[in-house]
Amino acid sequence: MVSEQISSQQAINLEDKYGAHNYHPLPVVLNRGEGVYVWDVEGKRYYDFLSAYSAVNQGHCHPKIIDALQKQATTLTLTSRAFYNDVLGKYEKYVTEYFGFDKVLPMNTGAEAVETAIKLCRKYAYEQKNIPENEAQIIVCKNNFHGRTTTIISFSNDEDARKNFGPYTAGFIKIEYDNLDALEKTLKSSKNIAGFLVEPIQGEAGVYVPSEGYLAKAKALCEKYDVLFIADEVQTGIARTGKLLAVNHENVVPDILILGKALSGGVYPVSAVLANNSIMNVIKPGQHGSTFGGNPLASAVAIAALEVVKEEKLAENAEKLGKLFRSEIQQLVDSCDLVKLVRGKGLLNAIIINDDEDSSTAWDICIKLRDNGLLAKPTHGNIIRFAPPLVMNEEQLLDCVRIIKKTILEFNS
Ligand code: IF1
Repeated sequence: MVSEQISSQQAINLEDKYGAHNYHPLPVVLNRGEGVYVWDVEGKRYYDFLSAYSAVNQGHCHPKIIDALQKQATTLTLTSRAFYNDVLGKYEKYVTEYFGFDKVLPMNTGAEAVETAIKLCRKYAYEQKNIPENEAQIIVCKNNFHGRTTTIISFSNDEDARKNFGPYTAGFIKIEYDNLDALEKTLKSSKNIAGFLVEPIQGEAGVYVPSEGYLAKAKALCEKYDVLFIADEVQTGIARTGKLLAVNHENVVPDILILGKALSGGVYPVSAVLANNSIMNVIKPGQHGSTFGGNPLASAVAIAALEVVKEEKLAENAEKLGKLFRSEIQQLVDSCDLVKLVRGKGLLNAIIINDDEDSSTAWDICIKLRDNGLLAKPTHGNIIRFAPPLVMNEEQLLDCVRIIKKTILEFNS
């Protein structure tokens, strides 16, 4: 069944008829991925400039990661945590030393890891800070995106993400992103503040890079008020922004680190929460878990995915090519009024189209980019995110810049 060839339109029709309509994909049907490229069922090749929302930082179907997957898949895929297995411990040692924390709690999706971090933060607050039970508050930022569970969308201000999914989970205070006064004012306002959950760069909101020093000062404020600094690096982590973690740009060590997406190179759902013993040890047997969390397949894949990041110097490459990308696209900003600005860090960038939020211009540009051999998708309205795999080389990046310039200029004519 899977190997049976179908046309793009047939594939689209099947999804329309049998699949929930919870996405509005760009009309392109992919059937192969390799490195920075994907192919559609008609055999046309594209540059992937979304990287599955920064999950395939290591490039599509990286041979080393696929090899690890295949080997483990024919040996032992899942034991549950009812028993030990011979891979999880090795992975736990590897990933905790890799990021510099005492312990890891392995989960599967980013949202599960965010939920885990919220539970960990609350439990720590009740048991180590004597915050009255059920009174813990966690500060979050407006325009956040941390996943789609009911608790997480409870503190979203994106109506599409939250409307008609109530009643909502209590215990969250929203403040302006990149606003230290708002953070300090809220930290001072109550003794029940347990944590501050923040994206080092707001991805879905449109690649909002905060002011230089924001993360370091926010961490210092959290220390001053004895509040846990929780970094959601699901999208910004794993070398995407030009450092292993986006917080590394400011030498910030979070109290709780949340990882996902490219932790597996896009080969398998793997997420993780890392913390030191004083925090992680509040979780006792039977208090949290997941059927697939920490399974041998995930562990083997994640080790390989992280080795690739180091062996292929993906952070350094993202830093270098990101600078080149922004300087090239800046020329476009300077020369044509359709593109208002370009912003980002490493290879997490976005352009703002000079049209209003609900115009279809950004979408229409992405359709044209598709026709010209590059796949990207708007985030909100008039913002197009550009996030290629970090294995891209300079020649490929400049080819992509050429396609983007050509498309925008065609569009502008
Ligand atoms: C969608 C984008 C959205 C995330 C951060 C946790 C999660 C995500 C910072 C949850 C997931 C994905 C989800 C996907 C679109 C994409 C996304 F910014 F990456 F583009 F939505 F904002 N923290 N982001 O970015 O991880 O449970 O998905 O594994 O839901 O449409 P997940």
